[in-house]
Amino acid sequence: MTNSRIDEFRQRRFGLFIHWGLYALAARHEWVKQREHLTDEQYQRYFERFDPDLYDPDAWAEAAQRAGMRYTVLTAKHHDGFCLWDSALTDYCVSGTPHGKDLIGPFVDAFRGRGLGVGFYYSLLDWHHPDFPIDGLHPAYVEGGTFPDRDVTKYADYLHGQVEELLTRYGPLDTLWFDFSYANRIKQGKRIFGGKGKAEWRSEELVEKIRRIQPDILLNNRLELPGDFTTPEQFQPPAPLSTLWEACQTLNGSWGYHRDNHTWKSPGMLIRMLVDSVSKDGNLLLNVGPNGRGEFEPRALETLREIGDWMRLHGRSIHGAGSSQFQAPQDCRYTQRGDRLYVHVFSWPYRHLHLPGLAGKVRYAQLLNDGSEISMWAPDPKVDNGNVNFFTLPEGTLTLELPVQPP
Ligand code: FHN
Repeated sequence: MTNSRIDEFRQRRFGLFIHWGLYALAARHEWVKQREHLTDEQYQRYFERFDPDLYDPDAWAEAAQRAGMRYTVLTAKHHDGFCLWDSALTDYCVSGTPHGKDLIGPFVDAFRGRGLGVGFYYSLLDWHHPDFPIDGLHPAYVEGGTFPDRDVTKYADYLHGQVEELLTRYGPLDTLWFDFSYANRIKQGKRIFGGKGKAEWRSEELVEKIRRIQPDILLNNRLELPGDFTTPEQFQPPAPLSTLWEACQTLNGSWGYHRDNHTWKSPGMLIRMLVDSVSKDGNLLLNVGPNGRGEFEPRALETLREIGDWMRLHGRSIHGAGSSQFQAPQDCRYTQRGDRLYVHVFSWPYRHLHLPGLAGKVRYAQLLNDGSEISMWAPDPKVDNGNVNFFTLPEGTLTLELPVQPP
């Protein structure tokens, strides 16, 4: 994988995660098969009714682009084992449903057609495959039960074969997002029975195969190998990480479509998460779970629209920006791009804003949202412990023009 791919990943900063599959019909959680211990026969009712007749991937791509998102990652297969493409290795795919048509090709065309990056999420767990051994996370697991011997090497062959299908059918991909390894995961104080990791997935062999087919693709860190980027999930790292990283977050606490969910994050909170990620040299992958008809629900669209309104004015403090060498005060986040320092003020100060260590370094200051100049007072650093001070600040994000810092 080349440095240009890494730079491109960094420049993009903001992406759309999409969790979509049979669980959208259950409309209560993408783990519904496991949480309700549904048998294959009970879960089959969703397969037999999966027909997203309103599916319009260009509408998805338009909503993402307007929100300021620059790439996307779609669940090609989630833990239930259902494949959104017409896989030659299983009948448990979209071609067997009433919908009948490949969903992934049109998706890739729509997002690529707008210049957005494209990646696939692929679940390492598979609660439908007959050779995936029943473990502590499997829907068929009961504490203390006994389970038929299954051949995990056959499942790994299947896994490798499906990844090869995804890498060879849809052109060059930007990322492959595996999920997840749990060889030594402790759950409620006990190691998960039959946990799986790089030994079961044959991760090293898989990565070699992937690099051979698409050398430039970026891999995440969930094959129980370091990967090219790490994936903090549903939390914001307290400080920059030593690796390339991308935080993934939901809009409302559920990855899959959840009809009755009411714990929505506000657009303001999500924008602060995005700013916080970029201020620490990270990306934000924000998730939408489309419904059973193939649409983003109205609340998701409204949230993306509000984020997009902010990004229209502030996008240049996000795209291509990263951390700054200057230390922001507690209630601010700094993002920097070249000689522009962006001061994102999270809790608005009562009249004055004191930015330490910037005295004598700021030539000009303006609000980013309307380009209006901001009056500042930057005395000789020796007389005011290096602060630059702003008075009677209106609401908005400050853009401070700094002289290019010597390398
Ligand atoms: O179990 C999955 C979950 O359904 C979802 O896909 C998230 C997204 O990162 N990953 C796993 C939980 O860590």
